[in-house]
Amino acid sequence: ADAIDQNINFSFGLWTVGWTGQDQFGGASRPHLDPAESVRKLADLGAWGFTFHDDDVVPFGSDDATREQLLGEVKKAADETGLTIEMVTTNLFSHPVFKDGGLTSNDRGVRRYALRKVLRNVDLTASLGAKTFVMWGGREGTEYDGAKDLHSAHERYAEGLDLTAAYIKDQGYDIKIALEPKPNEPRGDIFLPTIGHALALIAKLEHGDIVGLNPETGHEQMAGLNYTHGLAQALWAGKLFHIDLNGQRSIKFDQDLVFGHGDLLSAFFTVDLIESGFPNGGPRYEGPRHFDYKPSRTENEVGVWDSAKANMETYSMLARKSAEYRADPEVQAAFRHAGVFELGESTLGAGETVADLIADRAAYEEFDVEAAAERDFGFVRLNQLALKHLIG
Ligand code: 3MF
Ligand code: MG
Ligand code: MG
Ligand code: MG
Repeated sequence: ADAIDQNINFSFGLWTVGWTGQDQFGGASRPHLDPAESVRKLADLGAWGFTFHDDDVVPFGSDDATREQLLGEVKKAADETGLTIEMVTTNLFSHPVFKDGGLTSNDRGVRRYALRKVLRNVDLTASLGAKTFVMWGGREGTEYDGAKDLHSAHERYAEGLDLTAAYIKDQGYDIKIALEPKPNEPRGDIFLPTIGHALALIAKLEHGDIVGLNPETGHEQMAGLNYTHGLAQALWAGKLFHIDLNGQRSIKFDQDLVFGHGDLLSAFFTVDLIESGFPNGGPRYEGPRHFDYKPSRTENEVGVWDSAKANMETYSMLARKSAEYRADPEVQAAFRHAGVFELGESTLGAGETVADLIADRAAYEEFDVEAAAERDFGFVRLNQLALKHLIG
């Protein structure tokens, strides 16, 4: 019952299993893991791919020879295990030079340096054959509202993203950028705090056609938002390029728990959307099922790999539950009763105009509001069916 579904492309950030447990209040609780070893271990556990920040593999400030050697070791591990390097991302948050941001730092020299680091990493992404380039602006933000000209900050953010996208096009690379929203932490308030904010900025970019999203479960939930709804809107906009799955228990610091270890029912509906799609059809997410979690600081190396496995197991179990839920005739009947299919019908009929609607007395003057108000949608029963499939 806990098998990992080998038909699902699971991937992990090397920084996830590689987290040593260092936090705001204490030092590392585990030793450093060799990235190439982590790749081998993830392959043994049944993963399909992996991702990394430049600095996860090549420590910041390494010389070119060291960079080549360390990247070579990870590439070799990928080749030997058959794991796919599906996404690469840039660390614009750890070194203190980025303490006021990368692309939106008030310091122009830092912005130019950050952009160079990003472009160098775009070249690396292309050379490794990865198709997605994630940009999480963890330090792009403020603690104090007067610290930045907030208009200029958005101008500079858009400038940096457009330059990066234009560079990808100019080089002829087959890469898409995926922005990762997060409301706060490490900055007091981060720019592009939610999926919606990021979509709105992308719509204003010159090269926004190759810019989409990498939404993370916990990041939306930190803002009290519904992750599945966010994924749905990103899909509707044609912008769901990548995902960071994990667990979060309510509005607090970024917990990065194992997927399903936060809000389990929400995790079920996330998997249900990804694996079974919208009930009335529509765009599907085709990318990797990527985990961005942290093995809790209480675990030693045993717990690191147990927790990595737990992500894939939980996702696989939920995928199976989703298939059973959708195939259940009682659920289909409850969908029908609830009007789930009815929502798929356009509000105006084929060829019907607004003038026709205004002329339609049955739609308004003669519409029985009281009778419509009495309708029982049966949403509670439908949700109970989901729960029965989940834990019954
Ligand atoms: C932080 C994150 C990041 C991003 C990563 C881009 C360190 O809360 O989620 O992980 O996911 O930088 O992929
Ligand atoms: Mg997180
Ligand atoms: Mg995170
Ligand atoms: Mg993330």
